[in-house]
Amino acid sequence: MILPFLLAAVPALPQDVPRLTAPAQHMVHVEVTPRTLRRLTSLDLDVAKLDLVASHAEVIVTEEELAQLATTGLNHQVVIRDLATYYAERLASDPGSGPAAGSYGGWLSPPFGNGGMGGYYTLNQIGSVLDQMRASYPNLISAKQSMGNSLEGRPIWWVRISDNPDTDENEPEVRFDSLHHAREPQGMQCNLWFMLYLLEEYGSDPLATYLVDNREIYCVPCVNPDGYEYNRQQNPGGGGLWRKNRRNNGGGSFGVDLNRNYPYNWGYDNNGSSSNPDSETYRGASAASEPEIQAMTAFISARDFETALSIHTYGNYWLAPWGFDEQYPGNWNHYDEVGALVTAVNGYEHGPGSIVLYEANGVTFDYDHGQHGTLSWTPEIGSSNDGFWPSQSRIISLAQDNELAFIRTALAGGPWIVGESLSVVDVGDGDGDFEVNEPVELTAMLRNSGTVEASTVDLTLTSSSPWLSITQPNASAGPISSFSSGANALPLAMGILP
Ligand code: 0X9
Ligand code: CA
Ligand code: CA
Ligand code: ZN
Ligand code: CA
Repeated sequence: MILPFLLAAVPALPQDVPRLTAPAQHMVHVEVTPRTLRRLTSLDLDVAKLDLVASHAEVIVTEEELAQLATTGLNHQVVIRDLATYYAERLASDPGSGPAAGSYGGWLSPPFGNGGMGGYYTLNQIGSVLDQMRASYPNLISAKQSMGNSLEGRPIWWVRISDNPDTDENEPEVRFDSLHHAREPQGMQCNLWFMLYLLEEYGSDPLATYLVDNREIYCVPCVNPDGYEYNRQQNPGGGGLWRKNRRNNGGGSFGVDLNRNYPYNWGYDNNGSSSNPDSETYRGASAASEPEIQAMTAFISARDFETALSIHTYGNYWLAPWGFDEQYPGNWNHYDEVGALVTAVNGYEHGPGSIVLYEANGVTFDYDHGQHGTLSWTPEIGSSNDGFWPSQSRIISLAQDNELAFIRTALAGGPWIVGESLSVVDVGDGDGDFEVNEPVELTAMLRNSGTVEASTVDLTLTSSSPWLSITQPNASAGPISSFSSGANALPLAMGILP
C-alpha cells in the first residue's frame, strides 16, 4: 500500500527559495498506540486518519512539523512528499473517460465526473448543476436558495427534493450536506449523485419514487464555499489541501474549522479541537462565530430533520454521536439499528466518532443530535488510497458504493418497514409438508427501523405461479411504532393446486 506512493514522490523545494504560496505538505504515516497517542496529539498536527487498533495514523505535515514529529520518538515514514502536487498529478494522469453507461448526470454540462477540477465540480459548476437540475425536473426539485452568505460573501446554496418541491409540506425532513471541509470534494459528488438518482429514477425505481413522494430531502452541496474556492485558486486542477474557512485570524493565520464551530458543547476540551488559530482544528473565537455555521444552525432550527448526513472524506467510516466525549448516545440502540442497515451496503465501520476515530467537539452531528434530536452521522467516504482527491475514475464508483446507504438514511427519516422473516404454516394435516389441496398461511415479521410511526402497514400476497391459488391476498400489520416490531394480525393464505 505504501509503494505506489513512493513511486510518485517528488523532491521538496530547497529551503532557501522564498515562497509566495503555502509550504508543501507531506503525508506521513505514524505508528501510534493509545499509550503514545498523547505524544502525537500534543503537537496539534493535521491528523487525516487515526486507527488505534492498527496503531496507525496518517498525518499531513509541513517540513517544519516533520522536524517536530521527529522529536517525539514515534516511528514514522513520509509516504507522499508534497501531497497537493501528488493529487494534482494523479488527477491529471487519469483523465477519466466520461460517465459510464447507465450512470447519472451524463446530460449535465459538464457531465457528472467531468467537472473542472480534475473531474470534480468547481463552486461555479455546483451552482450551475443545481440550476440544470431545476430546469430539467421543476416538479421534483426546488430552485436553489441561499441559506446565508459565507464570510467572503458567497451564497450557501440549498435545494429541496420532493413532490411539490416549492412548498414546505408536512412530510418527514432529511438533510444531506457536504464540503464543510474544503479539501473533501468527493462528499459533494456523492451528495449530487444521490440527488441525480432521485430525479432520474423517479417514476421508474420504486424507492426513488417513494422517497420523492414521502420525504422532503434537503441538500446543501457546499457549506464552505470560500475554502473550496480558495483551493481552486491555489490548485486549479484539484488537489488543494485547504480545510477550514478563510477567516483572517490575524497574525498571518487563516481559517476556522467549520466542523468545530457548532454551538453544542463547543470548546468542551482541547481533544481534537484547538484554541490555536494556526491549527487545522481551530474552533473559532466563540460558538457559531462563523457565518457559515450561523447559516447552517438557522437553517437546521427552521426545520425538523429526522435523519441527517454531514458528508466528509476519508477513511471508510460511518460516524455517529457523540463526538465531544467517549460516550454512547442514550438512544444508541436506534443509531445501531439504522447504522447496521446502512453500513451493510458499503461495509464501512460504524460507531461513535469519539470512539471509532477521535474526540472532537463542536461537530455537526453533536449539534444535530444534542440540540435537535436528529439521528445524524458523518460518513467518511473512501479509503486511504483514495485520500482527499480520489482519482477521477473513482468519482462515480465511490458515489455508487454509497447510493443505497444514502437511500436507507432517507428511508430511516420516516416510517421504514423492513421484512425480518416470514412464517409459512401448513394448516392442512399439519405435518409440515406442503401438499396438494392444502391451505397454507403466511405471517410476516416486520420491523419499523424508521424514526416515524407507520400508521398503516398493508400486505399483499401475489404469485405468478399457476400452481398456487391466493385465497387471502390482503392483510394488515399496522400501526407499527418507530423502532418497534409487528406482524399481520390475520394471516395471508393460499392453496396448492394439483
Ligand atoms: O475531524 C473531523 O471533522 C472529521 N474527520 S475529517 O477527516 N473529515 O476531518 C470527523 C468528525 C467526526 N467527529 C468526531 N470524530 N468526533
Ligand atoms: Ca412534498
Ligand atoms: Ca416540511
Ligand atoms: Zn472532513
Ligand atoms: Ca401437510
